[in-house]
Amino acid sequence: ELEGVIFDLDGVITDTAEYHYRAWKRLAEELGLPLDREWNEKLKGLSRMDSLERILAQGSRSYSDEEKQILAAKKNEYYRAMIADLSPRDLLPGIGELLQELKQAGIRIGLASASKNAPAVVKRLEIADAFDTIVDPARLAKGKPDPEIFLKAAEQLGLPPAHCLGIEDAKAGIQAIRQAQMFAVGVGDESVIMEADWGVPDTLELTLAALRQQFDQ
Ligand code: B16
Ligand code: MG
Repeated sequence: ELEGVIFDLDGVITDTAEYHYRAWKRLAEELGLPLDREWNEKLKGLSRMDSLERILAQGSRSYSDEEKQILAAKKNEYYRAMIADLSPRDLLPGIGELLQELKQAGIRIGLASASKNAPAVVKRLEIADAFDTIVDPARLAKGKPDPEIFLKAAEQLGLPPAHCLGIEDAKAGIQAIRQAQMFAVGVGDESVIMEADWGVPDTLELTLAALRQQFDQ
């Protein structure tokens, strides 16, 4: 029986995945490095530093740790400026309703976002109270696709992973959920849906009834 739902943030609850892309794109352009939307799919769900490493690896020059820190901070500044005006209107379709449905049904709700900006984002979306737990990504040893973040979320909810499902928009995230032995729900890109246990192109299709039906199969 379904007892817990663990959400990814960027790309599932709100479209900040687009802002991450634009912020990285701006940084990449300044460095004369390539980055397009398709290649960006590989960055989704990865930590800030892991993303930067992948982008820099596209070029031939090497960067010191100090330079990397500066570049990562720069990207984060671009990103922070973009999320400054987020409001409840930026919730993806059906997500606010789903959170309410889950709460009413007594299903526990967790957040497993790799983003250090997640607390600021959920605050601006005015959904911070919806979560029974939020994993702190700064305290993890490994990022997605490692299952650690989803296992920690289940542990913090006090639930066995097998009684939880995870919702993700990134390949690395789907891999993390599956390795945590949870039911993986994919949303968005066809390539992500294909790797999930169940997938939908649009968040509007994420209702409690649909999740339960798929989970119980
Ligand atoms: P920050 P998620 C992830 O969030 C994003 O998908 C990824 O693009 C980003 O690099 C990562 O958070 C780190 O974010 O720089 O804000 O710490 O999809 O796991 O909610
Ligand atoms: Mg995501």
